[in-house]
Amino acid sequence: MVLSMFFIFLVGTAGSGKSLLTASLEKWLVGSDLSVTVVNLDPGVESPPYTSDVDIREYVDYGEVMRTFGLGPNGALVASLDMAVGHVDDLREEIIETERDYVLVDCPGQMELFAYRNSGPLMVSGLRGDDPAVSLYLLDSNIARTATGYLSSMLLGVSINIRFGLPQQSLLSKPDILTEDEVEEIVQWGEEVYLLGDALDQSADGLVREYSKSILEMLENLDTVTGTIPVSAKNMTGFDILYGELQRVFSGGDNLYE
Ligand SMILES: Nc1nc2c(ncn2[C@@H]2O[C@H](COP(=O)(O)OP(=O)(O)OP(=O)(O)O)[C@@H](O)[C@H]2O)c(=O)[nH]1
Ligand SMILES: [Mg+2]
Repeated sequence: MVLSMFFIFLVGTAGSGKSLLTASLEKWLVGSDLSVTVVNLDPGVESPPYTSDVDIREYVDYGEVMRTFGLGPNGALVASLDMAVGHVDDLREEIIETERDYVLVDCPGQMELFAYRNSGPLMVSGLRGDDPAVSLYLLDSNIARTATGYLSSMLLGVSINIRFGLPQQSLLSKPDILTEDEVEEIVQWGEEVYLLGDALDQSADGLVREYSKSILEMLENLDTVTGTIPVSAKNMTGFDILYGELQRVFSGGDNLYE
């Protein structure tokens, strides 16, 4: 009998690599002799890169919702999630029955719909129940490669953190599309805020430059902001460091907090 399961919610902007990372993290954990349940929470996905054990599509038919209510893709996602919240206890029951060590939850990409509507946070809290949980926030290398892109992604991360109220770890996804020096620079922006300030001074102008300073001060004062770990789902790199951080949060360490 498993006492508690560790829930890992993968969140991030559309196309940031949540689904592929879910698949790769499952592979890595299973390769380390840990048992994993994979949950697909995206009603609109057609063929995710993993075999899900528990799937929201068993409860709501996105295409049907679109046709029946004459909705577009975003409206149908909102309606599907709202409907699925009514089944959150069934989803949790299914997860519990698998009795595995880790639960990977692949969240929908339309964050403004998933995170900001009430159904997203309700789904997250209903699924995890009282079990330990963390969210992995994916910063897409395509966006984070510029200082302004990085800053706006971090702000989005703060806002996700406010919505879900879970300990949160930022990951730099797809680091394999950048040079090693670029990856290093982005990681340093997370460690030394003044370096990000310098980069913003060089790349931003006018208004952005003026208010970026106060945003940086805010970020620096937030305990939620932890370092960013580069993890390539494609090349399977960075998983040992990520696992170390997960261990720390699940054992109640101080790197992440709730
Ligand atoms: N180079 C590279 N590409 C990646 C990596 N992870 C994902 N991708 C690619 O990025 C694209 C989007 O990946 P997904 O895993 O579908 O991203 P997602 O966040 O689940 O997307 P949505 O659910 O649609 O928001 C795909 O073409 C992936 O192959 C990575 O580590 N490196
Ligand atoms: Mg996806």
